[in-house]
Parts: sequence; C-alpha cells; structure tokens
Amino acid sequence: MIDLRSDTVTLPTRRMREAILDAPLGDDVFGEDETVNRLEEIAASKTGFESAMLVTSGTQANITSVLTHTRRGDELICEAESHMYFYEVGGISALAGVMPHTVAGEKGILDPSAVEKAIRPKNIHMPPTTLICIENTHNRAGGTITSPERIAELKEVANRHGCRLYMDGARIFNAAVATGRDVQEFSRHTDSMMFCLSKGLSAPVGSLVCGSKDFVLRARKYRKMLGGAMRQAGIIAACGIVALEEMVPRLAEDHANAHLLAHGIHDLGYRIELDRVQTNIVVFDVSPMTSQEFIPKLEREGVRCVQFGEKTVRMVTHYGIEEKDIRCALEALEKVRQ
Ligand code: TLP
Repeated sequence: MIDLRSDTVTLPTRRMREAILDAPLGDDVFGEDETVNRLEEIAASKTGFESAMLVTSGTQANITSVLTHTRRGDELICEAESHMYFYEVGGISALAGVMPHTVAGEKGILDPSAVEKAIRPKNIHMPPTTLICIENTHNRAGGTITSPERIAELKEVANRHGCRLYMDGARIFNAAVATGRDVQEFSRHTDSMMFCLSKGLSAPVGSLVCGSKDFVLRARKYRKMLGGAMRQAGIIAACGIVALEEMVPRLAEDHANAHLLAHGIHDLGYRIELDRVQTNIVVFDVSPMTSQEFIPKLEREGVRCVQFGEKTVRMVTHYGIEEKDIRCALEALEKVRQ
C-alpha cells in the first residue's frame, strides 16, 4: 500500500527509537526533563525566538497560542480555509471564546490590504481584532508558501492596528527547504509561531510553540489548563531532537516527489493547478468521479489519499515514499482514470 493520505503517517526512524533509550528524563512539570529542555532550546534557536514549549499536537499548539494572545470576546483574522478555522473542531471559539473573522487568501496567501480592511474599527459595537493568523505552508491551498516579504507586510498591518501576528507553521520547514531560505526569515516578523515534529519531520508526536520568554511562560499555564502538561516527555522530545537535527534537508526529496506526482497527474488528464504544488502537497480534481467514488477505487489499486472536497482529493509525499512509489501511484491513477 502506498499511503499518500498525509505526512502524519510517517513512523519514527531507527535513530529516533534509539534516542529514546538513552534520553535523560525527569518530570517536565517541574522543568526537570533535560531532553525536553534541550528540544525546546533547539526549537527556540532554530526559529530565532527567546523560548519554546513542547505540546502534544499542532491543534494544541494553535489553541494554546490563541488563548495566550487573546481574551474572550476578541476577534482574530485567519485565512478562510486555514486549518485553525476548518479542522480544529471550533476550538478557537469553544475554548478561547474568540470570534474568527475569515479572509479568503489568494491560494492561501493573505493580502495585507484585505486583512487591513477586515480589522474592526474601535467602536462600542464591535469586538476588538487582536490577532492575525497565517498558515505556512497552507494545507488546504495545496502546500503554498507565504514569503518572508509578505509576512513582513502583514506584520506592518498588524503593528499599525495594535494586533499580534501568529504563524501556524506546522510545515514551516517545508517552506524553508523549498525556498532555500532560513526558517528565521519566515519567523522574524511574527510575534509567535508553532511548528510540527510529527509531519514531514517524521517524529511520532509533538509540536513546538515558539515566542518571547513572557509569551511562552504564559502559554505554559494554558497548556496545563488544557491537560497538555506531560511528565517524562523526554521520550517524545528525544525523537523531536533527531527530527530537527537529521530530517530537515531530506524534505527536498518529498518536494521533488510531489512535483513528479503532480506533473504525472496533469499528464493523465486530471485537473490540477500545478503552480500550487510548491512543497509536499498535491491537491487535484477527480471529475467526473466524486471523491467518494474515486478514493476506494484507487485504494483497490494500492494507493491511499484523502478527500478534500466533493471532487477534489489530496496526496502528500513524505519519508518512506520514494520515486518508485510515485511511479506506481501514477500507474494506479492511470488505471482508475480509464
Ligand atoms: N493537518 C492534518 C489534518 O488535520 C488535516 C493533515 O493531515 O494535514 N496546522 C496545519 C497546517 C495542519 O496541517 C495540521 C494537521 C495541524 C495544524 C494540526 O496538527 P495535529 O494534527 O498535530 O493536531
């Protein structure tokens, strides 16, 4: 089975499993897990922030960050198909009491003037807009990249209106590798961000919330409130350290495979916007079939993908998927097309 449903299906490498055995552990609620502390230091230094905190998932990273940046009754601006808005069970409203104000981006990329228009004027009838959120790379838009220059423009808008800028950088290392730019170029203009260890970087669990010392200190309380404070979490962090030290450069292979896959899909006559394929995500149209007809048919040919819309599906390349798998997947896609 060639599993292209998500890069979240990646399994820990042998080096990660070995790292668990030797990891110095302690109770992280007391700040005594050396391995967690080390991972958090590495994460802060790679993203250029003062501090970082390990959380259980990308979803927990996003909700913890929103809780830390906002107060109940505030409004935040996010992209209309952002993960935070689309896939996180309404947590920003249900748990943080924050109203999402969505702005449709161009291929997932927010336009600073559209964001500026969406910011509420100071008026007794309106909730205060206090946070602007970007997603980089943008999942539902097909793994598209918001450039450091665009982030800087969004930050200017945020500053003009006293808002904070937060980045859901679940796949920010994909953006960095694909553009040949440092992660810090993307993070520099944000007030805080998160990234995931458990996607393309192949660790089994974990995401990092990164920000100023004060921000992370306050975020630790919200993580605790959400039940996300862990004890000997070095078991997880050990894998995360290997992920950051060894798994970043190989993301380029995933991007090359996604490129090969996307062009093959295009050549088979499926509708696909090739300019969206900038990293490891490939979204395409399976018309005249519906996704629900297409997915089981393709699975019978040994390839898995997920539904994205009524007639669109998503494939994600990742560690464990090689060029030969892409060629097999294209053969299966050809059979299903007939
Ligand atoms: N995305 C998952 C699914 O939930 C759709 C996937 O397979 O891509 N931000 C972004 C941009 C994400 O893509 C995801 C996960 C998250 C946050 C949440 O991360 P987890 O799954 O660790 O809670």
